[in-house]
Amino acid sequence: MQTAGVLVVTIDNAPVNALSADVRGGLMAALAAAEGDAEIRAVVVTGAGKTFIGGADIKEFGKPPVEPMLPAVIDRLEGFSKPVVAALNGAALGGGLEVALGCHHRIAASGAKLGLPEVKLGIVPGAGGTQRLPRLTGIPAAIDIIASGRMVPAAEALSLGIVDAVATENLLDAAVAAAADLAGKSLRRTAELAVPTSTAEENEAAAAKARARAKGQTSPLEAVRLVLATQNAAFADGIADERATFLRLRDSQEAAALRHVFFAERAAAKVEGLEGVEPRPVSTIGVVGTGLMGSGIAVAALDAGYTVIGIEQTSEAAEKGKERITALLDRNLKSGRIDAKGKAERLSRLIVSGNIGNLAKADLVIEAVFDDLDVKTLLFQRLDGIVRPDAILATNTSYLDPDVIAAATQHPERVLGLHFFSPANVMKLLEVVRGAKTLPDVLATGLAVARKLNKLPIVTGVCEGFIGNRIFSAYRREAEFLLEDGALPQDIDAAMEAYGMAMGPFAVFDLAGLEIAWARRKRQAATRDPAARYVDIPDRLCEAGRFGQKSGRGWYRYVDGKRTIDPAVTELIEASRAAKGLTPRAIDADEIVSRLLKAMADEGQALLAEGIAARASDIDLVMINGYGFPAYRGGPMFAAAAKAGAA
Ligand code: 3H9
Repeated sequence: MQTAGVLVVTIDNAPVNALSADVRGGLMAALAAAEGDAEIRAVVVTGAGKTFIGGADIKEFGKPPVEPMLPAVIDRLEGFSKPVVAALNGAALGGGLEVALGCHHRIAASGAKLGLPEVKLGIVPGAGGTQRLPRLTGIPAAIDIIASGRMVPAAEALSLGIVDAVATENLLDAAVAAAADLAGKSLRRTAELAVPTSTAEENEAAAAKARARAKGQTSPLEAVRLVLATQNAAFADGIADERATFLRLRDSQEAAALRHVFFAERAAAKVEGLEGVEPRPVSTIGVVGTGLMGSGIAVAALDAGYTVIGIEQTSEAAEKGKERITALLDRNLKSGRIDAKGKAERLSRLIVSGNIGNLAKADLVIEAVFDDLDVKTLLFQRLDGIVRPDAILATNTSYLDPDVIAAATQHPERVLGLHFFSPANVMKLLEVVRGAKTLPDVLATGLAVARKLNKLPIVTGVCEGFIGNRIFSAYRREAEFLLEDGALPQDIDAAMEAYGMAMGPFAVFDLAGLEIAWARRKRQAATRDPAARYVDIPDRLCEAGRFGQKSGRGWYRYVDGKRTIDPAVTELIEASRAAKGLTPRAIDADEIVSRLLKAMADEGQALLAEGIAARASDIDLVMINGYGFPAYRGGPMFAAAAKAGAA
């Protein structure tokens, strides 16, 4: 399209205008046409739909390269003799932002988001991002943006100098006007700009923060190195280094794992049997029980804009629940996530009381009461008679059978499980449990609400522990076998933490507390298969009053919250092995990791065979988002398959 001597080039490659070979070729062709046409004095590049450009086409990674390559396209844009203005109509990510950085002027729509999220795919920007962005923002801000991969809102992009203007009215009109205005003037080419000065301390502070956040991942460290190099290196040398690093990382195991996670997240959204099913409208959510879990759920719902009706057994308990919810909001106020107005507005949408009849107004009720079957079934029977006929009932149980809870109601078809992870207002994972009788639109509503709560919902069938806790039980079992075989808790934790787990298994057990698992083992004692291997060390630990971090002693001793190795635990383990006549042997970190991975992956295969999980990648997402499994290893199913492939 051409207006007043300005050629508007619109990238139209649904769904996200990724920079496929056709798009790159199309851009080159448009520039060639503009160059040869004396009528055209300037060019505007924009995107069709709600995205500017979502980046390089991730689906092309791993395929043979097709000319023109993106860096060449951007060089051509930047070196173009006529002004090129980027009109950022929506997300400008990765290669998309790099295209914009190569233009001579950038205008963003107020809702546009900019970012270089390559590190989230295990790579670094490969078309100039690490070299051009610092020339606009300075080094510390560029390190922050590139090494975190975060999205930068348009207003912040303006204040950082990434864009030259934010359009208040029609973006395209503003871009065309800017382009026409620049025609014939000298052009500002990002590559030619000097990097704004910052002190060595400022640079190092930003780098140190980014390195700490990387937690064992390679690509953020490389991104930091490349940005820091802009202090001294010539642009062309920096670009050559960036490109070589990009190509090396693109073919790494880390990148393959993170690409798997990217596509896994998109695949998880596609749930069998829900094609074309409309979710029910939900604007008011009831939360029964406002303890640790319930208050977190209430805050997540308030953050997402829902009206929340909290229910407790008495008005005194309701008062305490409201205090807990307010305290969580205060924490977010203190950290700057919300402001005072935001807090007040959220509280205006909250009622907590001892009057269960208030739930008559709820569209969805989530129970988060004590995890006891009698307590939950009684509650659901009551709720069934209180809520509207079309309202949905959800249980937050971790281990009980939602079908049994549903069967206590007249309408089991409107019951599902919504299994949150603690702290519920922070953790991304939400297991959405499809009961035997759950209606498709009830499940679809659970998923829609989960997404609005900014969660990653994963659908699971019914079994003890659902996907996550079942895999975690297998992990726990194998970790205990390792103890008997010769490893100590600190060896196992060190191996798994070096592998990338947020915390080793024994540190996690101590954090969660040991008594719930102990109670479960006692309950199961009568029905346990006597021939199955059973490790009694955790029982001995609990009998000795060691219940984990809360009691100051568990698998470790805790001094001022810091875990230290306790010789008493080593003695206890050795005594237990001796009592069973076991001879311990040295077990190295590689064997520890391999065995624990295999235990998780085998249990995952069982979940797939039983139809509890729909796909292996769903299991990976559960373990990454709920249990601290490192995303850059791709999840236990991916990692075990990769290890088997490499062996
Ligand atoms: C890069 O740019 C490297 C360069 O530095 C150097 C190159 C030399 N490619 O997320 P959605 C698909 S690396 C291919 O549900 P939304 C996605 O799979 C790239 N496909 O939409 C899905 O397909 P399906 C850096 C892509 O509106 C569909 O689009 N860029 C790509 O919620 C819809 O996706 C990024 O990392 C892609 N780049 O969010 C950005 N992106 O329907 C990654 C998406 O078959 N993308 N698809 O399942 C995003 O963050 C979001 O997709 C976006 C839209 C915010 C753009």
